[in-house]
Amino acid sequence: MSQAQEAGAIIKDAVDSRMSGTGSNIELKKENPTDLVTETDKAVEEFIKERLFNTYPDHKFIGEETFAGGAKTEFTHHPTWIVDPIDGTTNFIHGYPFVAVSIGFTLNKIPTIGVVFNPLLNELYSAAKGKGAYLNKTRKLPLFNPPQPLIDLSHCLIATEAGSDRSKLVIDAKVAAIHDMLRKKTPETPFAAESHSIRTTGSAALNLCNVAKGIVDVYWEVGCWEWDVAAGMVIVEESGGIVLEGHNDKQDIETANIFCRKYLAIRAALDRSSQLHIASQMRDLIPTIDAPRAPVPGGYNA
Ligand code: LIP
Repeated sequence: MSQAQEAGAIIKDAVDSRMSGTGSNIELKKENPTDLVTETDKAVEEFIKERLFNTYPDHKFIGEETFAGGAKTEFTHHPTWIVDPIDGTTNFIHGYPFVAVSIGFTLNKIPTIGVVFNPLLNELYSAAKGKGAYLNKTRKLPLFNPPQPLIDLSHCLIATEAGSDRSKLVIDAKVAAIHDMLRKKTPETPFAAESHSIRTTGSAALNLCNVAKGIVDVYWEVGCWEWDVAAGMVIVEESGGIVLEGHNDKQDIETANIFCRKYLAIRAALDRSSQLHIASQMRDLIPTIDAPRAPVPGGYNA
């Protein structure tokens, strides 16, 4: 059993015991009432951290709960594990089965390994740079072989999230973007995408895995963090997808920096130009939204 699966077993036990009335899962207070954390988030992160340090004492560690506990994020060329113990904490609290352990690994600042495990659906996603992406170790991603053509945003299923910044400015901008993703195209609204629909799982890591599977075409989110995406980005790229920064500068077609807090992922297609075409159509809809962060010592770039 992989470390992600062992950690997942702790999460599954916590959900099962709460559902059967035998367990408690204390929701801890955070400054932001829509950014939830539980005792299980902390216990699972400690479990993973201890295992990693026992095996790789020289490696660096960045984790959601370690950061929340006041640790400064430092990004270096050293081997670094980037961990979200429960991505989808809100789902975990509600028993909504899109919950994942997310373990990413960077070497020389390059995202190199990604493992995402959903213990409630028993789905393990894994990828290593240059080695492909897999579901439950054997099923190569994407699930569609060959990938379906990517023609136009109007044919796409788009994943996005409300996120935890519920300020009027941010929510108005996101709702306006969703409105344009869904709205009927008319001569008066040529910018409207009239896409197939939108989906929201509540987990950035699982949204990225759905892009890697090819079951959603596009995922756009502003406001999540490196631990939410470090593993999923490797999984998307190894499935043939791309992850760009989720802003509206159409000229920027570089792979997103894991620290950028704005992500736009497009699934595998037969050619990169069709992926960039969809990205460009999305960027016609993407509003300018600020997602600030303190500077990261060591810098973001490889
Ligand atoms: C969650 C993200 C999700 C985002 C939520 C939250 P957490 O991570 O994966 O995409 O919309 O606001 O940040 O906090 O459950 O690990």
